[in-house]
Amino acid sequence: MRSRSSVRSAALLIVIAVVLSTCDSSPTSPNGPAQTAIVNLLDNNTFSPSTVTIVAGGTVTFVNLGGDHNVTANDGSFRCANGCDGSGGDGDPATNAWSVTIMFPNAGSVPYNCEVHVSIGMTGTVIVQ
Ligand SMILES: [Cu+2]
Repeated sequence: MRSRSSVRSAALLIVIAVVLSTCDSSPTSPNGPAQTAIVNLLDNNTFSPSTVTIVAGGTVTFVNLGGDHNVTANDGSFRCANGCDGSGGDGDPATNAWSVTIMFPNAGSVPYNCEVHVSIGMTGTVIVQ
């Protein structure tokens, strides 16, 4: 027969397990890749983080926090800064505090760069699952 304290311990463990399982706010949790991600463009000429993983149909928002930057797919599928070329915006590199949200419909790996700083390694990758 179980003592009262062992029943209480078991109940406490269950509570701890439930709390831990509901506190996971990681963007790539065991529930799968995120619907959205944010990539900051920094004045040290990097994308941060340089690799993000989202679901197919998810979006990435690129935010210029400083510097003369744009975000251009290596395969030419998008070129954006103050909006995107071909959809009413202007993908030319710009120094203002622009942000742009791009949807990635297809699974795969999408490498991109900043045209101004690609030669010094300002590149990134969106992994779409
Ligand atoms: Cu740049």
